Amino acid sequence: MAVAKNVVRRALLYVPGSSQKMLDKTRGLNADCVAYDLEDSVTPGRKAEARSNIRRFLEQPRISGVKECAVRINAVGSSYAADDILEVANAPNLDTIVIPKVNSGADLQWATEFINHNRTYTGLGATSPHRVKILALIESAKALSSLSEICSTATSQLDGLIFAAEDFALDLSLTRTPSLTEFLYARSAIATACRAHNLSSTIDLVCTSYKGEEGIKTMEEECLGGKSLGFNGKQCIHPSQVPIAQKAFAPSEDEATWAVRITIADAKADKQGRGAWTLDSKMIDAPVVGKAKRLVSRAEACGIDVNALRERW
Ligand code: 1VU
Repeated sequence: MAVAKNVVRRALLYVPGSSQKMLDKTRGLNADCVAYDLEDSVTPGRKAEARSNIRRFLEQPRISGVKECAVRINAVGSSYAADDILEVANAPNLDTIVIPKVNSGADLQWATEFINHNRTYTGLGATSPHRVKILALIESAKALSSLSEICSTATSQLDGLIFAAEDFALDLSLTRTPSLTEFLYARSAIATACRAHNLSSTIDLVCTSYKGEEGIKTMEEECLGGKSLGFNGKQCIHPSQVPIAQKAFAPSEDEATWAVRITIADAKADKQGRGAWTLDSKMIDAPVVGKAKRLVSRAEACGIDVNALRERW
């Protein structure tokens, strides 16, 4: 069974699998994607407990507010990855597996084949196995140098790339600064690779500051910076970050209104045989119309009532 593409993941919230309290907390959330974590937030001594917590959790009735349930396994080649996959692969509510520290096409291929081999769950009335989507974390210089190879592997299931800034900084001995300029090349390369390979999601670094006014401000600024580089979502570590990312990575009301006006005016211009025309004292031509159409479909995917905006014009 083919996997559905064009999934919206404005926020991807990590939840430590070893914390039953935090797993339960996700029942009350409104989130595009929750990644129940088996990797960095879980100590080696609690991996087995975290696996069975997540497995049990994903066997319970689906959470209505969480659109996508993902599990982040441990790195390919670690002593945990195979056991992680064996435990969670057949959970009914599993939509997606997040694979950390993908360094090559071979890493991704091994994980995808092992997941598919062990995913026999068919879903409602289907005869073939329900395939999960895959998100790959880019965390090293080697991974960044292999983006094209990674994106060309498991193409029917790979649905996005995620940038892990802390591990990337460790690998390159970078110091993270508030401006994030040290990550500019990596972030641009990842966003570009996602676009070139038509992947649904390009998910930006974690904002490690999450407390109080300062946390909100930093998160908002980082979201805007990521959006301007071409990211369409952000990793979150705390529930308070989720609404900020979901707002920032959806078109604003002004953006959606602008896009709707352009598409309406473009239909008229087209009838008049005009490829270039003016709106609000600015020249509009094909790439601007293309951007507006993309914004309209993104607005629809984010649940914005585009028809109501159309009726206003
Ligand atoms: O109000 P309650 O007491 O019922 O609940 C707390 C807390 O349990 C809950 N909460 C969460 N629930 C679900 N998912 C979460 N990620 C989460 N974080 C907190 O919210 C209520 C308020 O929490 P708090 O402000 O008191 O925060 P804590 O001190 O409890 O926790 C802070 C940390 C940062 C430790 C916590 O948010 C956390 O563990 N986050 C996830 C960390 C993680 O997964 N790190 C690895 C992924 S990042 C990465 O690998 C980069 C690529």
